[in-house]
Amino acid sequence: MQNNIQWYPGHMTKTRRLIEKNLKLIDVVVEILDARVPMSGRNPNFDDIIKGKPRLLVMNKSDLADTERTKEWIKWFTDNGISVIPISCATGKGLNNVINSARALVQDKIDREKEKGRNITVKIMMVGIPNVGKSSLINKLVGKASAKTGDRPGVTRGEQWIRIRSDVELLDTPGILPPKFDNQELAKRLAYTGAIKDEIMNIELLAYSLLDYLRDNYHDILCTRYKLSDIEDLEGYQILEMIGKKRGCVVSGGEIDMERAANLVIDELRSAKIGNITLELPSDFEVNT
Ligand SMILES: Nc1nc2c(ncn2[C@@H]2O[C@H](COP(=O)(O)OP(=O)(O)OP(=O)(O)O)[C@@H](O)[C@H]2O)c(=O)[nH]1
Ligand SMILES: [Mg+2]
Repeated sequence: MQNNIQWYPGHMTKTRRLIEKNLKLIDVVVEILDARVPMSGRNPNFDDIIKGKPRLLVMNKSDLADTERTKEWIKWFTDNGISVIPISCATGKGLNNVINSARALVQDKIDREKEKGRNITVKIMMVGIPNVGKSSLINKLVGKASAKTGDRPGVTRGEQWIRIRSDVELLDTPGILPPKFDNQELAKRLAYTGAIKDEIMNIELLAYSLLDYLRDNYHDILCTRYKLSDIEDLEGYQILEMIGKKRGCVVSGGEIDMERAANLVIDELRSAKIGNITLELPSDFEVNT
């Protein structure tokens, strides 16, 4: 059994073209990412696609992430000259900063136009990988459900302009992934958070590797959630068996229903029932020379 995760449906090719077509209208790009995967959750192709437009990074779902790790990431992005703000569409945290921080990146242009007696409408394009909360953020900013949202990747399918105030318009776009994942470790992290369609993956294998990660990085949180002990030397699949047993995921004859147990663990990771977890640190990406 192996899990080679690749997901690049046709609508992503179309979206790339759509973004490129709209680019000339855009003043600022807001790239939304999931605070639990601040690096893996950035599509490396965006640099190419948005061609030097001013860009604000928004780390959404910070309510689900590990607060200490979020601080580390913000410092890392800031040290690398990247504008970033943490937000949560669920709690409302940071939402007031989004438009002002985005507008600040084109303040010169706004001022120049003002001197000529013109009040420009700042046009902001929201981009990001699937399921990070692009449409949810737009709805929060506009104050009503204007864009369709859903707890699975691939909900938004076409472009949609939404005016949020007299001088700001937002463009919602469908989430896009890189055409190919060379690094399966990164792909798995995206899969844990729900950015990749579940149907194309083996959820059991995904749960095994997630449990390996949690055993090494969030040992106490994992043990508390599932009332486990002595897991240090166990493999992910053995931990999943223990969880399956404790949670009554058994089929007739007493055998463990590993698929059910795997879905349970992945769901509880996604909803942060296991705890506030971030799946990577800046140091994971340091190149050893
Ligand atoms: N806990 C939590 N959930 C959130 C947050 N923001 C969005 N969500 C949820 O994440 C899911 C995806 O949100 P969408 O707004 O549809 O995401 P999207 O980026 O537009 O997704 P696509 O259109 O599929 O690319 C929904 O179930 C939202 O309710 C947040 O800050 N915290
Ligand atoms: Mg959407």
